[in-house]
Amino acid sequence: NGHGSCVLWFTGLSGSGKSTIANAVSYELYRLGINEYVLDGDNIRHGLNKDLGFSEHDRAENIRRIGEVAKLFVDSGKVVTTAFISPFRSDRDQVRALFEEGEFIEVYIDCPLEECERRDPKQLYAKARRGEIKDFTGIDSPYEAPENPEIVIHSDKVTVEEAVEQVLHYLREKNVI
Ligand code: GGZ
Repeated sequence: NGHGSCVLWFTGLSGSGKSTIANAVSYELYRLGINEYVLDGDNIRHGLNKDLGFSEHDRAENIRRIGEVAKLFVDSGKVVTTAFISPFRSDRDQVRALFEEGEFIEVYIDCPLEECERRDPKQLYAKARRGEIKDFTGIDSPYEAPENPEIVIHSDKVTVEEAVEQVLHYLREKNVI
């Protein structure tokens, strides 16, 4: 497998398109024969981190554990894609610090809150507005946008295919793939 290993760390609001784009990137990498894996809520929050909720403390611990798992995958030679809100800059920066220069690629899925709330596929924003879910990111819990992400995807303006191409272009440019 003649490719580098790295983590593509997706961050963004609920409904911004993180999981959709992360899974589309992962599928394209797989098609190219790249040794890849996706970490997302389905395999992490329902398993390893099922003891954690959405307080600031629990989110920090969620991200810390995911960072350590991502590091194990990178050490094993994979291109690992993660799709978590990861709303706090300090949590993301602590994960970045686990990696060598160039191994941690922060992918900011930049989508206005109004658009995420308009999409609201799981009606979670509606519930949060009614006070039925508390500490919901963007409503009554903060989202701290990355200051220097390696990649910014304006998911309200580009297609999933264009977003995938943007990530693959970056990986080719950096000779990861
Ligand atoms: C944010 C929440 C919350 C609260 C449940 N705040 O759109 P989804 O449903 O599928 O993705 C969201 C997911 C966020 O989990 P993460 O592990 O990515 O969060 S973090 O990185 O902040 O730890 C949403 C659902 O869980 N969800 N309650 N209060 N999102």
